[in-house]
Amino acid sequence: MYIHGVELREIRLPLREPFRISSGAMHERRILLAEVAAADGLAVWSECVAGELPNYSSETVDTAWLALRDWFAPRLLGTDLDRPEHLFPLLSRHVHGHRMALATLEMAVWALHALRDGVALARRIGASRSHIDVGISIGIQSSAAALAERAAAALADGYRRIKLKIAPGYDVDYVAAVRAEVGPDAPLMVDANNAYTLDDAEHLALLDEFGLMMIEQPLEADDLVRHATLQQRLRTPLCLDESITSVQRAADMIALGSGRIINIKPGRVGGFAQAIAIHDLCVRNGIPVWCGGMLESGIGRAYNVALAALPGFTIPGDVSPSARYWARDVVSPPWTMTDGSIAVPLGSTGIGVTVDVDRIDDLTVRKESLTSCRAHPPRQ
Ligand code: OSB
Ligand code: MG
Repeated sequence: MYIHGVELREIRLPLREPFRISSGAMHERRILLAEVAAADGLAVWSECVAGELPNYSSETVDTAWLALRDWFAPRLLGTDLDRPEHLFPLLSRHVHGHRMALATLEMAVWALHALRDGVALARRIGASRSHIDVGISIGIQSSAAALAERAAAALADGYRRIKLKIAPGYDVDYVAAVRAEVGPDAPLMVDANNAYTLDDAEHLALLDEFGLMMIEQPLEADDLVRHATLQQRLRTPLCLDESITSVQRAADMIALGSGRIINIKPGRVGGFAQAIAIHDLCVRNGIPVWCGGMLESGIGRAYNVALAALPGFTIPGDVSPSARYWARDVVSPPWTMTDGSIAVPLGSTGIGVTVDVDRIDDLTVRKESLTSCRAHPPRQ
């Protein structure tokens, strides 16, 4: 398939409520979207998961824009690809990092192949599950009582797994209040987004008494060895998110015992080929995986829904319905949850939702078109 054009857009989408993690609060999402067109008239939309600030990873909307415009789009444009599997090696050759930018094009090409083949994106990546279980990620709240109330409301809404963001000063007492409110059997977990160090091991061990499914990313992304030390001191399984940027890092986690569960975000690891390889590695090693989220619009959500339909995704994902995030999404129909699950659009072709281009036009703050004739020649 010959890739003919890439149009980058930045939109601003206000969140229905602020989302606070250990490194700061977000009120609206700056979102980088790409529309990728093939020479035969097919086109798809995809989304970059990079945020405004380099607090989750080193990438941002602005670094991703640069990487896409100057390095990745020129390599993709004018390329004739037989298989989407061939794209990651092509784009990552002699490029260190920038996996979120890379994933934007890699996943779009999978969707283009699905469209051309007349199948759902989920089927094109080898997934066949008709429904995925949905969890919710609840940001840091102003009080333990407020958090307990939010968690109870989420369970009443049908969410099958409740994730609480934690940080020093917002941890043990907060989790205790939630556990007391929701009872001993509710599926609870926490996510620290790197907020602790190994010096906090004794404090983190206090969380063992709450029967959590897992503690996600307590230490720095690079701290695989320290995570292994921490895991030996805790009964609760550790789950890695920020640390897992590649298949190799997933293999290292398993070899070192740095965690027992992986949160896979295709946008973080360079796209579907890598996400699937991590999934397969985890299945072979008995490591449960689940699909994380980055507060995506309905476009990025479509890709997460497809991935979460693979068989190794045995834990509910942070793939919540559109209304949890946005007053109005940029796709129709919006993603909806029924009895704690989202239906995978296996019956339609491509990403399975229609992109509302008029709405995207209204939300667009910048736009840049790249075509194969105007692109720089590939620099190898
Ligand atoms: O660590 O999983 C995370 C959102 C932004 C940055 C990092 C994370 C998150 C979430 C949101 O937890 C999950 C969602 O999209 O609902
Ligand atoms: Mg996380």
